[in-house]
Amino acid sequence: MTTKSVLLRVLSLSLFALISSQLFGQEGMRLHYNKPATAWTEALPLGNGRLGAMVFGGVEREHLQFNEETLWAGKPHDYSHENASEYLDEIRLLLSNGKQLEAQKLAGRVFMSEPIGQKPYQPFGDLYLDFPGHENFSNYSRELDISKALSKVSYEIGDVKYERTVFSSFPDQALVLHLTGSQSKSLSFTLWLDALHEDKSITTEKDTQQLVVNVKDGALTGVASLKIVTDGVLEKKDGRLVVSEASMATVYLVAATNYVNFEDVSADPNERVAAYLSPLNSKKYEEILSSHLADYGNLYDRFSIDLGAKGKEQITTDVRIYDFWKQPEDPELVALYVQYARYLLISSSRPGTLPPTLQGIWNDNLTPPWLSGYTTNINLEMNYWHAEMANLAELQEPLFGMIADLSISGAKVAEKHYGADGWVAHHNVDIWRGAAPVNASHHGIWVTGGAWLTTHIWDHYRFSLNEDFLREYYPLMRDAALFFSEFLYEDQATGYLISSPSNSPEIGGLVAGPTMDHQIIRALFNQTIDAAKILATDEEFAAELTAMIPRIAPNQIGKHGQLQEWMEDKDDPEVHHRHVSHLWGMHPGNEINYEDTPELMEAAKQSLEFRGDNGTGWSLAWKINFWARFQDGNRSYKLLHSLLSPAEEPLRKNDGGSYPNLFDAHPPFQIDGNFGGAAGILEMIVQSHLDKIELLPALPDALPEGKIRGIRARGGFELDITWSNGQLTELIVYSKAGEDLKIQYQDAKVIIPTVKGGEYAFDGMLKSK
Ligand code: FUC
Repeated sequence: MTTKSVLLRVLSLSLFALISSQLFGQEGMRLHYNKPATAWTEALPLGNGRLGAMVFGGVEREHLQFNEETLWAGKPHDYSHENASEYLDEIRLLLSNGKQLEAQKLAGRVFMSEPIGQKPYQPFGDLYLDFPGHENFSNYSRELDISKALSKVSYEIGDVKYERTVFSSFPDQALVLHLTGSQSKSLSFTLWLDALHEDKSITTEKDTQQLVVNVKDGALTGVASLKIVTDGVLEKKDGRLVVSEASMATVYLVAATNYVNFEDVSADPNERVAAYLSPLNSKKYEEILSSHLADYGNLYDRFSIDLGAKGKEQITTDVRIYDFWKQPEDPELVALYVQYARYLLISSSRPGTLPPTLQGIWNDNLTPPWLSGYTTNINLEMNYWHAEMANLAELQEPLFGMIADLSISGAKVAEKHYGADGWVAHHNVDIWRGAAPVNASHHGIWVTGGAWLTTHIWDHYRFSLNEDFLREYYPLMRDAALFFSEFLYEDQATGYLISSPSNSPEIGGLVAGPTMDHQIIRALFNQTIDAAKILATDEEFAAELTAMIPRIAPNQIGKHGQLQEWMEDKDDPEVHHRHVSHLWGMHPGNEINYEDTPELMEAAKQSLEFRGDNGTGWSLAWKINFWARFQDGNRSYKLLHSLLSPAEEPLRKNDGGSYPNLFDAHPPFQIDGNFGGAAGILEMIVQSHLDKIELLPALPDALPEGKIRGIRARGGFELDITWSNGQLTELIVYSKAGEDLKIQYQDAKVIIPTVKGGEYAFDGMLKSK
């Protein structure tokens, strides 16, 4: 093609894209209810990456339970165990001699994190508003508009309509609650802050209130400050703020702690809070709202998904989940689930913040399940599975920041536990970046948590092909690989290089050579070699890794036709454990696939059949992804059916499901299933883990119609896809990096060169349009 014809083509396609983008629907992207929340998992989440709230939407009493992501128990601390490495050989020897219990006992005594447990994420506080005389109301509605990140409550009392809008603004770093009554002087309420923390103090001034909490067992202090702007009368009464005779009031809540980073807690939360609050004095509510909408829209609007509607939008979300359980024919709910996962990531992971914990940034419990921490043997990674495909790539930045922290704390663990260079992280991390093995040796000693995390760096590069990014983060990959190049050792029985001691999460106890570790280490070595080549660096080290890869214990097929989870052929087909770690090499990894290793693919499928279709929320979500990679969309959809069924329905036999607010249930609430489930839905539609883009590789019968705009694929591509009657009808590819485009749809394959910024349109047969 000549430059001129490329230009013409780009121009005409831009016009086409403009028109078609207007056709792509985004309606119905809201959660809504006809009564206030009575439980936390009915309340609706808001967040700006850092400051989160659960809005209950009560009438006589409104409750906003809020969090700030840096409020944790504990203090800067090195969890590594002095001289643990002296026992490494002995533990390995016990394991290779079949003395697992002795190995676990010894490791439990000499090899674990100090102390053995990490610290929990904390709730921050509660904002309450009492509305006297609001007992008898009508026309109540409560919603979360996820296309705007606004929570709204409205109801009527007599002739007066009351409305509340709440959002957590990223540009203004404040939680904003705007209240109106439709008639003059109709709005009156009493407002106050409180907290679950024992050590708390509350000070009230004329139009402000401040809450200070000191976390028990730790170094962090949280300060939250609110101010009220109203056209009514504002008074201070009995330590509370009272608004009366108003038609509107706006409450601004800001919060901060003294946390700077995992080694430094020297910030002044009062100063921070003042700095957030003072610019608000000169701004109008409308201004703050419109910058929130612009900021949120900038992320949210890049992607849309329309799977068709069956007129169910008017059904309240709690009932809709029940309907889906009975009859999973609500494609719009599936689309909503994807957009909700995007919403939740935008709300809990912004550049400059921390990654979402097991519960995002939403936690109301001083002793939360699993500490509301970061579990790296599936959960933390799953939180970001949809990020790249769903066009929110930069929201992975907090994860990369955490990996950078872990390369520091984990270097101490590498040295003290393994006498090795580089860095290592085990299965749990807290805000203090604990990287040593926690809880118990039989599952805490699992060495590939950090290595798995680094695969997100490589994947982020594969999606964007941004070399500057790769250059910045490559050292984290290389140093993780450095650790394993020293840690792997030759198994006497087989001659292979194996990972020991470790564990196949969280099954089978402490072992030598779990399959998952070898898959992750191979992926880490391969990505480090590829990255070193791209960056023209570390040639010698890359050669060393290249030589080691074929010596690492390979995937093996066992006597039941299964993919072996361990070195020995000892898998029990009757075990239906939630973890399916040995399939890592198939998803999220890619070394097991239909092109290169069809036999291993069959074995992996057999293993998944043995594990069965039940599971906790994240386990269901992983299985949706697995079956999509097996190109069995209907099986994926079956698991999606379970994930999108009511979590609290006793008649259901499955563990996982969805709460009324569409939060994923482990149970209890764990956000990983929301993110992993959405990723699985996108994997039904586009896959690009191999060196090509596969379209509709696992489209379930239940989703015959669809339009997706802005889905991303590896190689620097963005796609708009339309299908009808289960068949591709139209495709537009936007080339962001100018790579060759390789697409496959059923038997049709296309390979064409592209230019950076070029747009390429195809029909349903992959013929250029
Ligand atoms: C792992 C899982 C559990 C749970 C916990 C937070 O330990 O095995 O199911 O998700 O993380």
